[in-house]
Amino acid sequence: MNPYAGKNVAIVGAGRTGLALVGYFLRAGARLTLSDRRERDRIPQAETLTQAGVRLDCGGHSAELLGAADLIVVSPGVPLDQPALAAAARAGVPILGEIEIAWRALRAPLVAITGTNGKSTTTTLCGDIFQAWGKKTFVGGNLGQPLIDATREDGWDWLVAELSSFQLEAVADFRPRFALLLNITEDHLDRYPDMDSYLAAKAQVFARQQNDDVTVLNLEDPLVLKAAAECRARKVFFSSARVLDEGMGFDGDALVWRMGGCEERFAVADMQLRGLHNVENAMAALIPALLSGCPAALAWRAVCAFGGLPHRMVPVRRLDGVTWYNDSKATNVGSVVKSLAGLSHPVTLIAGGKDKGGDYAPLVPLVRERVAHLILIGEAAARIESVLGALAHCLRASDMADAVRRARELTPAGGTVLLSPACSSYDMFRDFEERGDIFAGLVKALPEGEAKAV
Ligand code: UMA
Ligand code: ADP
Repeated sequence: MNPYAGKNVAIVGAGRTGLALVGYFLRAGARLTLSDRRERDRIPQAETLTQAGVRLDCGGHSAELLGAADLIVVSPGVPLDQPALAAAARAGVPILGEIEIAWRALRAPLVAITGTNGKSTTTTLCGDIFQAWGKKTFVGGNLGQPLIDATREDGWDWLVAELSSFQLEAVADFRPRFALLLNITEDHLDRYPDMDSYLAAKAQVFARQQNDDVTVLNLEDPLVLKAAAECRARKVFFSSARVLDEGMGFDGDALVWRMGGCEERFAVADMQLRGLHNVENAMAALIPALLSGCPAALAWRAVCAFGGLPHRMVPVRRLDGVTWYNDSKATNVGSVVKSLAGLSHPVTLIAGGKDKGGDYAPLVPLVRERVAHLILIGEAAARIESVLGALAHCLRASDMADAVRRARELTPAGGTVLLSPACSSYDMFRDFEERGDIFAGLVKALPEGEAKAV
């Protein structure tokens, strides 16, 4: 018997997750309310939803409607502490996230991947490996396609899901076969009161695992080890700083996998992805398939075939001796550190956007050493300027077009222009993809032959 048939389910948030949940619960025969803070005319497919029997609660979240539900399912972007949700919780209405609902409905083993940075890259690599091995594999989650969409099809051998801290907040029984925690640096401090709360959300990825499950952990990250102190699953470590007796290590040239007395080596020179952080992503991505019996050579071929995701250090153009990179997905300080570390002076860095309440100070050494011009956009400009403004020539741009224009004027041949914002995009753009596309479009439209004379 379907547990949701005839139940009164309220879905909060009418974005990608909410709409996918509507599909799932309609198929399950639930009675649905879809609640969104946006007005009705800004809800996608409002008319179609109404015709399908979905009651719309627009322009805010009605405490009355949410309080009357048998179950509330929240989208990741919806903070749980808002009044209507808090009141429903006090009244005893269960509040779960999409990930919990999906996990309950799906039968295939799940690889759940979280961390502050590298999630999307690792998730894609991990999915590619299982698919190259001939396994029918769903790849999604925070990456783009909600995990609940995997319920539309049967016969999955594996599920590989990128999970954000937001998605991990509203889980109850969630217990993946493999949980990967890649790294932890400051992020989302506009949603969490402190780092411990952010860490606690991340730790939900393995909180209910048992000793026949596997937790994959970055041995070189103290906050990862702190979060995993209580974890009960079998721990398998990766390290980009040394070779491990057991686990996935690195000797400077090759990834070294040692397990049960066997050793496999994977030459980094074969990879298309660059940078030590991508070595870490590859290490983590390989472990679930290797432990599940995937032939090592086949897994490594899949890693090497991958050329990277859009909006992550993508060379957009070489123009008059200047290379322009789109790194719009760098939405926190830790990711900008990795991107700048791969470039040399003089860099023109375009940064800023919606501030997330973190500390920009970890960028100080790299900005001082490699950045000649710092062009700031968006709401965070003043905060960034107060920390980094004295370390390079610093100016504000009114929008992306202005930023690109100024970068063109200022950057000499041999230099690099890097869009790597350290902030989310929501103050000026729909999302990081739109921000990156607009940047790339502006750069591609620049006329040739007007570069700054050296
Ligand atoms: N809304 C409300 N009330 C609120 C907040 C939002 O009604 O209090 C409504 C908005 O008006 C909007 C809808 O909720 O209509 C948006 O829901 P959402 O923010 O959860 O976004 P989705 O479209 O469902 O996309 C979400 C993830 N977004 C966030 O976590 C913010 C997507 O990750 C993810 O790809 C998608 O689910 C599928 O799983 C994006 C993201 O920025 C890429 N993630 C953050 C990150 O990577 O840093 C965590
Ligand atoms: P996420 O999905 O966690 O945002 P992505 O794979 O999309 O991660 O990478 C986003 C940015 O984070 C990249 O452009 C890069 O600058 C940085 N990055 C990627 N992998 C790592 C890693 N393992 N450690 C630190 N930074 C990373």
